[in-house]
Amino acid sequence: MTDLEDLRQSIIEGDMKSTTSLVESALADGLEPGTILNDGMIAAMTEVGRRFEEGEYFVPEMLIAARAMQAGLKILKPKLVDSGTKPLGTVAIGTVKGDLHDIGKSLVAMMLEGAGFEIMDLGVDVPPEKFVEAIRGGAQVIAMSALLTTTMPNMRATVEAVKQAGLRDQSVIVIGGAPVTQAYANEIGADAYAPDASAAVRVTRSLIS
Ligand code: B1M
Repeated sequence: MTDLEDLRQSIIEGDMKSTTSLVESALADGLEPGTILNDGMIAAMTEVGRRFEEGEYFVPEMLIAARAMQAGLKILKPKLVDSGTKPLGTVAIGTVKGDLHDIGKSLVAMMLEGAGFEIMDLGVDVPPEKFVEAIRGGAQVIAMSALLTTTMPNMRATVEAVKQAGLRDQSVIVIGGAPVTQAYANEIGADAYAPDASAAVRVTRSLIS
């Protein structure tokens, strides 16, 4: 039986090879993908963040941990994403301008895809005008992620740009990321805040219907 503690350690140490094989064996052992994700992988990234905050880890260690996490997510993705469903709508998702964190954003994209949304992944460091273009290109939902307190203001700038373009009534705006709160969503005029990927699916579904 795969030990999730081994999986957590492999991500914390940035060991891509072990992470890949431990995710594979956890799935083969019949562990739920959600359990592998939350209790193994996300828990490991939380520990990486703690070590960084306490000066035990620096950017290179965070980066190699993130690479191991992404390698594991690749294996998990087909289990989280149930393809073949009729699209519920199109979501343009991205991490806001100035911000390069993409793990949470990609996870939210995967879960939305799994729930039946079509995804336009705009990537990271996405300027407001790209989100505006995405609405013009057919997206009904704008989903923004920010992991830094310094980049959160670019969520407000994006909401403003959508208003300026006269597209606010045609789009639903959902925001999330570790420093983001419901109060901030209210303050900047977003339609919803989601604390995690499953909440993102829940709120997007209810707003679109
Ligand atoms: Co960065 N980093 N980082 N980092 N990094 C944090 C965010 C930090 C909290 C670490 C810390 O101090 N404890 C801190 C931010 C402090 C702050 O602003 N308050 C920080 C810092 C300071 C920095 C740099 C400035 C460091 C430096 O250079 N001195 C720098 C900034 C670079 C930039 O973006 N311009 C930096 C760089 C990096 C790396 C590149 C090394 C790497 C990212 C690699 C990558 O993403 N490809 C990295 C990492 C890995 C982290 C931590 C350790 C982990 C982030 C992560 O992937 N978590 C992070 C500490 C932490 O979060 N504990 C940290 C796992 C992921 C699944 O969770 O992204 O929160 P998360 O997503 C969740 C929810 O938030 C939510 O759902 C997800 C799933 O549940 N969610 C949404 C996210 N987006 C959503 C959107 C939604 C809805 C929900 O709707 C649309």
